[in-house]
Amino acid sequence: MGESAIGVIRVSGSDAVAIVGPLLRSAIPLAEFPAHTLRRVGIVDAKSGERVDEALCAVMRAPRSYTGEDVVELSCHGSPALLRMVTQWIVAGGARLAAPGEFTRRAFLNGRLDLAQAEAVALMIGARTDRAVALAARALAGGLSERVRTLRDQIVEVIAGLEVVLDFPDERISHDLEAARAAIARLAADVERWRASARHGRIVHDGITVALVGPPNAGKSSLLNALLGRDRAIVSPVPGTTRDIVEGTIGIAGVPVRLLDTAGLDIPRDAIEAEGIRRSRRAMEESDLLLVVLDASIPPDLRALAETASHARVLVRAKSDLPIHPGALAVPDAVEVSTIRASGVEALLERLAREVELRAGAAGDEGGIVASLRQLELIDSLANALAAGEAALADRPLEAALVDLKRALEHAGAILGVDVGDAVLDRIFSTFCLGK
Ligand SMILES: Nc1nc2c(ncn2[C@@H]2O[C@H](COP(=O)(O)OP(=O)(O)O)[C@@H](O)[C@H]2O)c(=O)[nH]1
Ligand SMILES: [Mg+2]
Repeated sequence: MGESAIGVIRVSGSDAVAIVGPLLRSAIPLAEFPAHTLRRVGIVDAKSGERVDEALCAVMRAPRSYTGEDVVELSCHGSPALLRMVTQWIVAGGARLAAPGEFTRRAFLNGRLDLAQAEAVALMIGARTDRAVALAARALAGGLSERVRTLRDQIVEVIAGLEVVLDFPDERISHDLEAARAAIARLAADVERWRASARHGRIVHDGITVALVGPPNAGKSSLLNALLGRDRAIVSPVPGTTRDIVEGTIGIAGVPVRLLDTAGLDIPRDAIEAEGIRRSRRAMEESDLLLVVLDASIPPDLRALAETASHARVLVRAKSDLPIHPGALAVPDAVEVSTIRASGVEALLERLAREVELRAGAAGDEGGIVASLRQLELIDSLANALAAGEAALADRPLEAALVDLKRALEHAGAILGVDVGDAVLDRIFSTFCLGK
């Protein structure tokens, strides 16, 4: 809880109106408030009758509310002390504090959202770019759920057809089996496409990490500042100026890109620098992509080139305003940048955008999916079960294929929250914020 213009207190459950009512002063009693309408109320200390705030109050009656239960929302002034006080009065009146994600959990349990949509709420809250918001909005509106439901119906249809074949083995069935196999192959191909698009979506949501590495004094910190458009890292002609990791985030192609400026790769001169170089190597391991920055005015640092050769990397010829050393020109496919002339930064950003799109797909694709890690795992299992079912139909007893298809059905159901246990729900909603 922090200081803010407005702080919302949300009370959900069948006693919500009865518990909040005594704290309010208004022209009509809370029980008679029209639903889904904001009304101005006074909030009073029920014991002393003293008025502590003016607020806006809305009642949403079951089942037409977020949780599907009676909900009262008070938009008070955003003083943490005031909000704590009013919350305590509400608790004293018979409510209890909500657990993280409890409102959304109740919405799921009361059938207002399926589990894929409930998880999309967390994805929406965590979205950091326009593109991540658009994907989360689609998931929240039921984009993924709709596809999964259609897929379930189609699997059920295939299973039903195969069970008929099992029941009447004497009929001529080879035609039916071939049709079933083609149907499963189509479904498997659909899910394979979701899998690819969900992986992209995950990257759009999480973003990627790019480390600037290279020898000391190559111009890494200057380049970080140029990419961020502000003076984040200290720049100096003294080698070894950057010791700890300095980071900043920019949006590239709608994807959050976390840039890590490092001490660089060198032979350490003292213990602090040794630690800085150790951290550089760790940052390098944790990054999705490296910007290998080399000073273009001197021969290229072969050690830095060798050490980064096995990583995904973009090579940068920095300080291109200086006379370029012939050896530096021999480094292939490098982007030339001068932070002093501010040239080449646009080209580097374009190059980075291509690298991002390689990992996150192009922006604006209609089929985009963002999924939680749980859903991603289930989509994987679903794809595998369908592939196994398709293979089994070719050369194994029908029962074997049915087992795989029923497994696929379960995985699809689990995405929507069918038959998932409390342990799974606990894990999902524990990552939500309080009050959501
Ligand atoms: N001529 C020129 N000098 C640069 C450029 N970028 C950085 N420098 C200088 O190179 C030195 C080292 O820069 P810095 O960004 O601290 O390098 P780092 O050690 O790799 O982080 C500083 O004196 C910078 O002013 C550039 O584009 N052109
Ligand atoms: Mg530096």
